[in-house]
Amino acid sequence: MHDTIVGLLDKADLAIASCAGVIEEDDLEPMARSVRDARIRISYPEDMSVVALVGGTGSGKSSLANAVCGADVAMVGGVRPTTGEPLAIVPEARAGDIGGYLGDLGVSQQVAAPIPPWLCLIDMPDTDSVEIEHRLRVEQLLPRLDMVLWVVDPEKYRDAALHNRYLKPLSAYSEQFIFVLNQIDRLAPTVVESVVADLKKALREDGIESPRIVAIAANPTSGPPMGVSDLVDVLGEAVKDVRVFDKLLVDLEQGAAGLLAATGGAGLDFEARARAVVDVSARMLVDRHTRSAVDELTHFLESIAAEAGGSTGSRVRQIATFVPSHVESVADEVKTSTPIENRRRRRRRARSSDLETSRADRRDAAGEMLDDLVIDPTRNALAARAQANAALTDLAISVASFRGRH
Ligand SMILES: Nc1nc2c(ncn2[C@@H]2O[C@H](COP(=O)(O)OP(=O)(O)O)[C@@H](O)[C@H]2O)c(=O)[nH]1
Ligand SMILES: [Mg+2]
Repeated sequence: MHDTIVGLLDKADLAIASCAGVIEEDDLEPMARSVRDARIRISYPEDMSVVALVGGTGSGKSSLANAVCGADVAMVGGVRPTTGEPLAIVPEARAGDIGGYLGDLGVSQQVAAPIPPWLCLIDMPDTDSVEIEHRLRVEQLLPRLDMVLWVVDPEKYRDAALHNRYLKPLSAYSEQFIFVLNQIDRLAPTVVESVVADLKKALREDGIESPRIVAIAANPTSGPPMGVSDLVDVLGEAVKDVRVFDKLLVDLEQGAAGLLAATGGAGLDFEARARAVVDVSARMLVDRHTRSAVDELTHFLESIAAEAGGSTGSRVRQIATFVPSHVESVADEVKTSTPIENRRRRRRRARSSDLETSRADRRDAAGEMLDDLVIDPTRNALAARAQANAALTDLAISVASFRGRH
C-alpha cells in the first residue's frame, strides 16, 4: 500500500514536471499541493489517525475533546489563550511518534491525554469566527487530515456559512466526515430523531449522499456525557474503512482529468492540416501573393493556438507573430531562381514544360522553407503538450486502477 502510494506520488510529480511550460503554473498548483500534503502524510504512522474537531463557536468541540479524554484538556467556553490556533490532543504513549508530523502540519499546541492509541484529536479554531485567519487555518489543514468530526448544535446545524463555505465545496471528501449533533440533552428525546433527519436533509443538499451522523451530549447540564463512547466506536470503525489516501486519490483523479482536458485530446490533427496550409501558402508565394500566404499561415497558427490553449497556445501565438517576416524572406528566396533551377533550366531550355517545372521546384523549395521556419517550431510546442498529456494519462490510468483494486 505504502509503496504503491509512493509510486503514484512519483508519477504525479513526473506529470507535473512535464506540464511545466505547457500549463500555467497556477493551474498546476492544486495538484502539486496535494502531492506535497500526501508526502507529509505518509511520513507518520499509518496506524494513527489524525481527526479534527471542526464547527462553530460554542457547538462543543472543546467539550467533546474533554469528554473523549475523560479530563479537561481543552478549555471550554472559548477561554483558551489562543483559540485561533489548533490544539492537538495526542495519546500519552505515542506523543513521540506524531510530534514531528504535527510540527509539519503547523500544529504547535499539544497536550498528551489518555485517549485511544490510534487517535490524535485536533481541536480546531471555530469555523464561524470573524477572524479570517481561523477560516484559512481550517481550510489549509483539512486536506492533510484523516477524518473530520463536524460538530453542530441543535440551534446552528443549518448555519449557512458552515454549509456553503465548508461543506458544499468539500463534499467530494465526505467519506472522511462524521457529523456530530451535540447538546442533545437540550432536546426532548422524541425530537432528536427529527433533528437528525433534518440535518441529514441539509447535508444531502450540500451533495453529501449518505452522511454519518452521531447524536451526543458532550457536556450535558446534568449527568455524564451521552453517546461519546459510541462516537469513538463509530470513529474507530470509520478510520479502518476510510483509506487514508482517499482524498489524495480524489485529488489526483480530478486533477489529472482537469489537466488532461487542458493538454489536449482535442484531436488537433496537426500534421494533415499543416501539410495543406503549407501547400497553399507555397503556391501563393510562387504567385507573388505574399499577403495571402501570411494570412493563411497566421490564421492556421491562431486556430491551433486557440485549440491548444494554455501556455502551448501562447507559444504558438508567439510563433505566429514572426510569420510576416518569415514569409517575406521565403518570398525573396523564391523570387530569385535557385542554382538547381538554373541548371535544370539550361538543360531543358527548349522544352515547353520548363516554366511549369520551375514553378513546381520553387513551390517545393518555398514549402520546405515554411516547414523549417513555421511548422517545425509549432510542432515542437505541440510535442511538449503531447508529452504532458501522456504523463497525465499514465497517472490517470494508475490512479483508476489503484482505486479499482482497493
Ligand atoms: N447543555 C449542554 N451544553 C454543552 C454541551 N456541550 C458543550 N456545552 C456547553 O456549550 C458551551 C460551549 O462549549 P465548547 O466546548 O467551549 O464549544 P466550542 O466553542 O465548540 O469549543 C460551553 O458552555 C459548554 O459547557 C452539551 O452536550 N450540552
Ligand atoms: Mg473550543
